[in-house]
Amino acid sequence: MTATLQQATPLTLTQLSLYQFAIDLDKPLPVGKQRIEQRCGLVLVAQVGSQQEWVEISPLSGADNQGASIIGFSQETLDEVSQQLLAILPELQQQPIERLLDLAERSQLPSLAYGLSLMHAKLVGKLDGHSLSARTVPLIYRQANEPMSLVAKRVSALPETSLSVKVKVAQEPLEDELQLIHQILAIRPKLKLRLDANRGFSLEQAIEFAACLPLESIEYIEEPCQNPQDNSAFYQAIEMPWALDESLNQPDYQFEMQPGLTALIIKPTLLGNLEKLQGLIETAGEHGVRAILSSSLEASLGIEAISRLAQILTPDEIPGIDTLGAFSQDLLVSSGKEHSLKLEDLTLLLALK
Ligand code: OSB
Ligand code: MG
Repeated sequence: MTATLQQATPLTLTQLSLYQFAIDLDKPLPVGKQRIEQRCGLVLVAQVGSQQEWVEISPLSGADNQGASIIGFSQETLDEVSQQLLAILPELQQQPIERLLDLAERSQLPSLAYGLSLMHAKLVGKLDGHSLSARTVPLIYRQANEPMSLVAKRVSALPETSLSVKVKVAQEPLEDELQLIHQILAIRPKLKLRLDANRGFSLEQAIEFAACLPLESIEYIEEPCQNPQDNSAFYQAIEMPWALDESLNQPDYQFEMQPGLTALIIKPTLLGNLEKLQGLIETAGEHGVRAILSSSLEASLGIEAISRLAQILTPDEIPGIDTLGAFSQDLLVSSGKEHSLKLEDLTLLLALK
């Protein structure tokens, strides 16, 4: 009897609080063609009974290391997200946790919609039994003016268990990048490469570049063409499988099967609520297209969530979360770094008790 009564009682959000954090990076991280040296974001904390959960909400926008605005990722700013959260949190207090899903569905800000629906999933235990997994695809890119020999050293140091690596392309002169890729394959001939051009090539450049590479070593190339409508023509010319990433960030993006489309690189922070994430993974799967979850440069709390979601939603794929390596500290959840920020180290924006 008591048990039935307890089940009938909806789970109610009691305490809610919002914090802001900023973490320096040990080395600049690429955001498309730009670089950042610090990452800011929010931590939402919610309590239901004695259970407390945290989620990271970090829209990928703001300034790069040159002071220019980051273009092409989150459309919303951190300030817009925190203002909206500060407005809705009082509405959520003492409400059933399902209200999180309503608000997630109604929010126009993808990073916020994702955060609210993730909070719901955590509170109902949907992510239980999964933790931050070491599985990732190492990210290889060259720092400003770094000699190629140092990049090659990092490749030699990769664990033998790495089956594929992700390599940034369309950033440096074509010959240098081709040389790097051939060097990587000379060091580790069995590695499969996931190239990422971030829409950096014209159709002609993309074909010229791809024509100089051993097709069998390339898993796919992300966003090869400046104009994504050229991606099919690229495939028809060279038969190199390609993937979409930036294209998914368009608010009106609709899945459409195209020749050579092999994978969707999905960044949950940029996409929206978990329902949308699950829907896109399913649609891709129905067309034989792989879905690969990837970081939007979240700190360890956000990366842990992506890692857990990947284990549940895309168990056969390794997520792209190697960006955490550049962070100088962990955030609430340990990934093994020496320092980990705790709640009391963060800036409190609001506490409702
Ligand atoms: O270019 O795919 C990108 C992270 C933030 C913004 C853009 C990109 C990335 C990554 C994440 O590359 C890591 C990965 O996908 O492996
Ligand atoms: Mg990409």
